Amino acid sequence: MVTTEERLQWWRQARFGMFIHWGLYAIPAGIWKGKEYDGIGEWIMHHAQIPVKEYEKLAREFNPVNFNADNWVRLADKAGMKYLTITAKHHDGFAMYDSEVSDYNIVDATPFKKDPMKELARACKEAGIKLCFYYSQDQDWHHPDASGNDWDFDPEEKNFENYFENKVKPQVRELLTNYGPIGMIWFDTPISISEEQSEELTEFVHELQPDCLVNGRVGHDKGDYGNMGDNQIPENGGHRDWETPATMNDTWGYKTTDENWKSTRTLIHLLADIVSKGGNYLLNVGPTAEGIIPHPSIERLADMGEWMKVNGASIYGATANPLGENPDWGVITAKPDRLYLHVFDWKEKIQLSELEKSIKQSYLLADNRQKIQFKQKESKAEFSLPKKAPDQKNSVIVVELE
Ligand code: FHN
Repeated sequence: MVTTEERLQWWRQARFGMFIHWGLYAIPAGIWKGKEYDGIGEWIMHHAQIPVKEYEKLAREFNPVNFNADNWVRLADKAGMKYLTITAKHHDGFAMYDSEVSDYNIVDATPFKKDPMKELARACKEAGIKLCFYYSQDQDWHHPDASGNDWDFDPEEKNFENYFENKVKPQVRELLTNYGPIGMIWFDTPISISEEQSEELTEFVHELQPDCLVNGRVGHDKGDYGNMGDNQIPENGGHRDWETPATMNDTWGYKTTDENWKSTRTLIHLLADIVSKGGNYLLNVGPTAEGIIPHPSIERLADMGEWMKVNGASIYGATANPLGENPDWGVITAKPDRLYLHVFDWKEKIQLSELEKSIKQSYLLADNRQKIQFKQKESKAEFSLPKKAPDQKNSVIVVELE
């Protein structure tokens, strides 16, 4: 039997993954019948209360001729991401893979006629990236018995059990049978699912693929680890393994009008902050209906990758700040014999005050010839940094401990 501890090994090493929200909602991209809708793009069917029969017609137009699995996986790989979690089925109920369970899927219902998940499975395998599937197990606005769509279907008449047994489980089985080893099934928005069903679904995944992780949003605390709210970072690290799903702008699914991009510097700080509290960062891209990842995302990921190439040691397999202090100049990640000081707010002198071990040496992670002078007295130490931050995005100081 595989334990949760064993399942989590690769994921704790990885720390940084790519989320991909891709579906029919990329066609309206936030605008329905000339009206722009606020809020996240993949919710347009709900926000505009689009009847199933009308929304279904989008499938006839969905033809992502520019989709290239190798390009997407290369982008994740170059950014330093170690897993890729893509929407196999989001709340709109449309399967972005070849499903025998429902012909409301990309192969049967679109002119594209191909299964992008097959291509992604191949490309991920070649690149050594773990492929993970997002699956909306509770909301399905296309299914009369699932949660979420109360404009087409009467909530009083819903039979969630029917949806759960005849769509969710068979589709999850397909995802875990037809695409090789899957790193994780990422469930979302548990609303109607009962505690027994959350447990059953978790066990179902583990029976089909014992190494496959189940995220916390399967419901009722039944997953292998916990999820924070979207874009949420806790004040302090807890003891349970956790992950923050996060956007680069303000939407998950592509929206033509959302240009509120975070800077690369901010994204790197968020990554370091999350790892300093013991979490994983699942950072989203929302490709267009043509299959193109928006350019601002590509640029930022490439820049993050440059930073990760030099500073990855402070992220991969790193754990939470072990000191009882939260410095005001940045954050601290750790490995058994060292600390990594991520100095966001560059100063010529920075201090640590709760060290339990003696410092052996200190240097810049980007260049270990660049030693950092320090003075230590018992638990307190002061470091003298170069006048100017060597890396404007985030310079990391290594502190090796006895
Ligand atoms: O409703 C979804 C939303 O569309 C998106 O998929 C996010 C990602 O974490 N999860 C839900 C909201 O929390």
